[in-house]
Amino acid sequence: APAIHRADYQAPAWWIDTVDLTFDLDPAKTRVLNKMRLRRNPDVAAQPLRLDGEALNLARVMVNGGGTSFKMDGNQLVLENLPEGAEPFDLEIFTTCAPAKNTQLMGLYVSQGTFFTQCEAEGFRRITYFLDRPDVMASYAVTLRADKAQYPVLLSNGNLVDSGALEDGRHFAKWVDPHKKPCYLFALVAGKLVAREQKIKSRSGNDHLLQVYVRPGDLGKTEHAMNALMHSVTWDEARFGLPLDLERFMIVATSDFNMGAMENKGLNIFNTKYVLASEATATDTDFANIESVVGHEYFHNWTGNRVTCRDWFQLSLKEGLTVFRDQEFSQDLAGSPSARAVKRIEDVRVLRTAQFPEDAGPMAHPVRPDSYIEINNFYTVTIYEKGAEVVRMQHNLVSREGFAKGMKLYFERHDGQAVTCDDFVQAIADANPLSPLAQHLPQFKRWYSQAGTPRVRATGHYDAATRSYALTLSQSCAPTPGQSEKQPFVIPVELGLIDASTGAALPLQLANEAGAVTTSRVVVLTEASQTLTFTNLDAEPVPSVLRGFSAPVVLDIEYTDAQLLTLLAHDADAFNRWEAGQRLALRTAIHAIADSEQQTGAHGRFDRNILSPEFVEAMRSVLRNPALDAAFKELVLTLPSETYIAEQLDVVDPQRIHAVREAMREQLALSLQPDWAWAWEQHQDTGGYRPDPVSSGRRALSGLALHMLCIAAQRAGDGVWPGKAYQRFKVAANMTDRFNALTALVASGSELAAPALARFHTLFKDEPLVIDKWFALQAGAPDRAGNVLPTVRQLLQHPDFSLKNPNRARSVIFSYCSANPGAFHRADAAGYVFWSDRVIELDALNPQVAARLARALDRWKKLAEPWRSGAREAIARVAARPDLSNDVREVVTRALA
Ligand code: BAL
Ligand code: ZN
Repeated sequence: APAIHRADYQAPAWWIDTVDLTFDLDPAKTRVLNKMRLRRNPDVAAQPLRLDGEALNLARVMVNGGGTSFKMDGNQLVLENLPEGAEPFDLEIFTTCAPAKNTQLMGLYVSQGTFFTQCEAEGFRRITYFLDRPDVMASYAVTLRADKAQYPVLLSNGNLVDSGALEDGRHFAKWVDPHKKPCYLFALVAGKLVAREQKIKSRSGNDHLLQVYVRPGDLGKTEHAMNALMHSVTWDEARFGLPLDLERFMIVATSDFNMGAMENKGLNIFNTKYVLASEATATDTDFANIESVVGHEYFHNWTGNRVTCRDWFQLSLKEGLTVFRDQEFSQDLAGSPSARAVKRIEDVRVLRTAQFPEDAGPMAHPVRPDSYIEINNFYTVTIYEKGAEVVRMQHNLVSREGFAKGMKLYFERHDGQAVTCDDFVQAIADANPLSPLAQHLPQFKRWYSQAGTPRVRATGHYDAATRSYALTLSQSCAPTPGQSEKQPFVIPVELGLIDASTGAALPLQLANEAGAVTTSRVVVLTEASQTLTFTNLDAEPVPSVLRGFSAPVVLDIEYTDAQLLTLLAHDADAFNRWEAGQRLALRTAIHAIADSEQQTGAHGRFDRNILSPEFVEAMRSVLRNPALDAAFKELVLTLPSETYIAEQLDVVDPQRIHAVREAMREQLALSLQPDWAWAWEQHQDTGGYRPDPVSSGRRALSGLALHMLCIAAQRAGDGVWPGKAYQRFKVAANMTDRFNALTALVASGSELAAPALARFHTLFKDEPLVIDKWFALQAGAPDRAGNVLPTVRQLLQHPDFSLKNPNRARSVIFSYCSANPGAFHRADAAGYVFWSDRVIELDALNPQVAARLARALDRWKKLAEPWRSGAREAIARVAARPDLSNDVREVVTRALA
């Protein structure tokens, strides 16, 4: 397939004003009657009408009630003899499709006997012929007809205006959406569902009905999602003045879904993973994810639906902004400064372990890409997470209040329109004309056009004679595919200075600057290099740079160990405090990886301790520090991931990275045994389960402690802690504690792991989301003597496994290929062969999911031999298939380029 270029954008030659759809729903053959009212776009030169379609059977085309000539051009239906002039006319298209055969889960499909749709990005063309592009916005009326016994609930966007019985046991429902929308926001659902309902009154006094639809039997797991939805409605109105614009807002859950959820107007469709939760079946992480995904989809109602994207190159216009909004929502709900910082650290961790590698690999692309072959491949961490960071920088450059003003102006200007990323930044800047954003606007926009992660180098020099400290910040950005030269970015760098001996925050007094002196400030780096000179300093300070991760960059700064220990102990900025610990661990890991004297002995273990006594002591102080929250401690005491360590290296030996990290973990486990035992005892749940940040932080820390105690016990051949873990596993009152205990047994290699896994399966065999965890835990387990791949192969044969269900496929295959580097990167390349087989197999069923899996080897060029050659061969093996989807073809072609 040819690439599509942003520069080629042209406004549509036709507008579709209204769409009247009638569905006769049948899994084998659904009939779709599509009556549209169209008119020519007077601003565009006359041309034939070309409608997109895919996997449709065309039965009839009529114009103004009469027959018309048409032809097919590839997948497009082309009409050349349409009425001249500006007058609207009626076009009627009758097609059929086969939802039961739809394994791609795009368009109309069947999941467990219920009909669902997924139209973003280009799924509507699998339902009917249409101008399947986001800048064509129409008013929809939808009539659904189906067997009443099989499909008692019939839903579509907007308001229910009519319903009733038909002949032969069938019934109908008619829905009218009061808002115009692009077709990617169309949805229908039909099946046996039940709903939790909640009536609410908004600030403005309007009544709304909120509904969460699930399969009968799952109703008891919808309370948390409903609460999250109510919080979302309140929050968007309070923080941004954006009210719910619908009488009825529905969420429907399905277990077969490619993505997390979808923001269809008034009828959000969700993966069950992000709706269903009870304390017995969902972990704290699940509860937190549900809150943020429910928020995310709800916030799209304004950022995405009321104002949508002109074309798919602008995807981050809605996704980056909406991720920023859901991150802020979660932080605001979390409440305390410490809980906010924890959420920020978690978000940055995702950015750095997933987006930074993407930005440095073959799929690197700007937040607003210039071209793509398959748009489904561009629902990426760059569009979402880096896009959110780009919005966050705007927010910070204009202040929280200034950003709210900017949002207001954005909606005043663009409500009801399909616009671009430029339009968004322009509105934020125009509402804040004196801000650094407005001052540097054209340069700031490079964040949208240039791919790659900038590096900022910080070097300090203290001059005792003048009692001044000069901090030089310089920026650079490595070439990415198609972009060899990069221009300087606008980089907000928040910084502070700390007294090296007392850890106290020092005043930031710039030379020749009058006015109030603070202990934290934002410097806007716009040049390739800038120097700031701070005065009135009695001794060389420790710089705390990029506080709160104020820009999505890599910070190169040469700290001494002593400086990092000072930051870890004293930095007022929680992010940099955590970061100091990560830097210490990272430098130790990198040193051990490079040091050929650090050899692994028998069993692949290191003979000597890797971590310095000072580091271990610092970790002990954090763990025991009564002033710190448990959630924060858990983050500090978790070592950087293997993926993150690998990103810091030019040549990657995945086995050595794995061995070094395991050795560091074991050392932490053994050296802090009494402290872990203390942490475990001190952080037991008291009272009932609540998924709030404080109690989930306590569970996270006690879970880590138990894990460490089991690792230490395993090393010492002591059965006490594994016994306690097994006991906890059996009696745990919630899934978080139960699963943490199970993980501790499995990950430490305890003999009790097998009976615990068997028991877990028996207990939860009727809970698909829990069985996903059961699969994922085994596929993600640490490798002992190459045992994980055979286990994974066995899991594929398990009666509960199905490749067609994306959650299940992800739980086994992705957990192994994308989240278990130590087990996946085998010297015999068997992991890669397994990967290529699964990519090919999945591609025949579901190209979108297959293309995600295909990306597991994105970073193959960094691998040392023999992994590098093995990986290249496996990718080439996939690429050699003549029948690949565009999705997988694009990924493997870019990987090999
Ligand atoms: N728009 C696709 C799913 C999401 O980002 O909400
Ligand atoms: Zn989204």
